[in-house]
Amino acid sequence: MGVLNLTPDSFSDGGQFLDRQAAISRGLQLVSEGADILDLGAESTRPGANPLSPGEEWQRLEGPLRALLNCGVPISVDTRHAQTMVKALELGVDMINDVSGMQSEEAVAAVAASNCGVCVMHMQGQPLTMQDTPNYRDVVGEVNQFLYDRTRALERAGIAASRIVLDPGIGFGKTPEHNIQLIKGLDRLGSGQFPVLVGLSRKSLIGHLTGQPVDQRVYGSVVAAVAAVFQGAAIVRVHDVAATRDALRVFAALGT
Ligand code: HH2
Repeated sequence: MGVLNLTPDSFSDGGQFLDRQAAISRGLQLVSEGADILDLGAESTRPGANPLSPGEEWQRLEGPLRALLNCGVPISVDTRHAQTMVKALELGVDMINDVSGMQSEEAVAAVAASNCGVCVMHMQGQPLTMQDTPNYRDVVGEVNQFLYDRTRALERAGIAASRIVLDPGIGFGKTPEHNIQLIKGLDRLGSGQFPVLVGLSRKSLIGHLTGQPVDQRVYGSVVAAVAAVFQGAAIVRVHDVAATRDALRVFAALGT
């Protein structure tokens, strides 16, 4: 899954793809580099980020989204806002990626009224303060329980299990140690019944492990993506598609 951030303030590439044409070119580049899914997001949810209104989010999203709908790969929209989900689904997007875990009834209703896929991610707290005091007794057990409860709620709303993808939410209200435990315990998520999506690309965990600033985290991120696939991830959400694609091809041939 290639990341297309239509934001001024994303933690690694904020401002680079705000311009409509730059965004479209970047999306097409990610597809040509081998992305199987494009994930378009217009609201940064990095630690410390302030929430964006759905109206402003749609203003950033609509142009590039319309232009990339027929780019040849499924389109995912990364949003926490039900209003944005409804509008994106009206345009025919393939997947909704909700970092707030599909906890709003409106979001569940929007997805239930369509046939799209849905990624349910775990986050402790809200982006503005989530890294202040992450706290768990058993991070893998608690994240797993949250995801289990959400899948039951989605299924009760009529969303078939085959449409659901789970995500432990690396860096969303978690210390480096929590993130490491989650990657190592990936096979326990969803009891192996749902595909798992993982986003590690350029994140502070990579900085923590390598000592590198955000613009020097490609190597660490690529190995992290391979490690996540080794631990059972079905989808890796990445900014550096070409490098990750090469690594995963080699790993598929030699590593398993
Ligand atoms: N991480 C980010 C955003 N959306 N969605 C899922 N499902 N999983 C993730 O790990 C995830 C996500 C953060 O990365 P990015 O979009 O590059 O940064 P920002 O939130 O600053 O735009």
